[in-house]
Amino acid sequence: MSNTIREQITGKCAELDIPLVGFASASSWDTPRFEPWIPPEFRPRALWPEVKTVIVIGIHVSLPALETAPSIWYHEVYRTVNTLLDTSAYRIALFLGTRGFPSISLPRDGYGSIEVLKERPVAFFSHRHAAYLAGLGTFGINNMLLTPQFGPRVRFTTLFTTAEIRPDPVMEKDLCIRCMRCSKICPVAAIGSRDYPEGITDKRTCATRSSELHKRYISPCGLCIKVCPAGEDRVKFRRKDMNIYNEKTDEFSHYHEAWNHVRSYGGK
Ligand code: B12
Repeated sequence: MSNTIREQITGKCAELDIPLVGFASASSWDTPRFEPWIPPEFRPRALWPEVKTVIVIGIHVSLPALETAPSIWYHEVYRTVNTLLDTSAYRIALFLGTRGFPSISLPRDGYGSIEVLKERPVAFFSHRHAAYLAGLGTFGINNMLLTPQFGPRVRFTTLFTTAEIRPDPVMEKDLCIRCMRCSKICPVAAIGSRDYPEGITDKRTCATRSSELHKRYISPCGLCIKVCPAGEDRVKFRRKDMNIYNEKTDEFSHYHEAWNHVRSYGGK
């Protein structure tokens, strides 16, 4: 297994300002770690039999912009991060190709429109499972992958490469403290209800809310990732005190005024 190519990839990610990168062996999908596990047809080797290593990259969404969500500000950040992910993954695949390792990048989402997801809220590949197997984090109640650096406030995409690269270990320490803030704040009760227990969200209801916000130009919702207490970004942005999200706390009223200001422009 090549360590040199691993170092070259992490170097390339640093050059592209990508904060998170992890590596998983394509064979690791074949050993279920919990249920429901990834069905066979969604696994890397089913999609591209030549793949040896799966590379996952992650870019965070900035917490202060997310705090205005749903808003045009978060909507634009989301689009920017998506573009950066797709462009960076394509560039890393090109980089590997020129070094003798044919590689392909996957789209960071993989659906044509939110209307498609209302009918069938599933894509052909799961980046959160890939990120989990590449050692980047653990699953939370909100069905997001929580990372030590940014909690769930990070978006991922995945590359398949023919290079055999030393994998990262799966993270064992559970980062979700089950505070249920994500469940309580969800405006459509899509998280942690009786029909959809821990870690399984009501995808259709969630997608329907997203579609309504999309018509108002202020999708995605983002509330369940905003209130997650996990992530060092909370320390960096001075957001350890979760009372900040309580509208009734006078101490933080100026933040709420600022967020309401942003929310009243740019969308419907
Ligand atoms: C479809 C989709 C949506 C839909 C449906 C929501 C949902 N709950 O999944 C909508 C548009 C509503 C949505 C919303 C959001 N999404 Co979204 N979404 C996706 C997308 C495109 C596909 C997911 C998928 O179908 N994967 C394939 C299936 C096989 O795997 P899976 O979904 O991971 O599901 C497995 C398990 O979770 C479990 N399972 C899940 N639900 C259920 C339900 C039942 C009944 C059962 C039995 C099992 C089960 O079984 C599956 C197989 O193991 C991915 C991008 C991607 N391609 O991975 C992003 C993605 C998952 N979303 C992401 C994000 C951030 C969000 C939002 C926070 C919005 C935002 N951008 O601010 C919200 C959060 C919603 C939530 N709490 O779940 C990120 C997650 C990053 C992270 N840190 O984990 C992803 C990975 C996008 C990215 N490129 O980073 N999303």
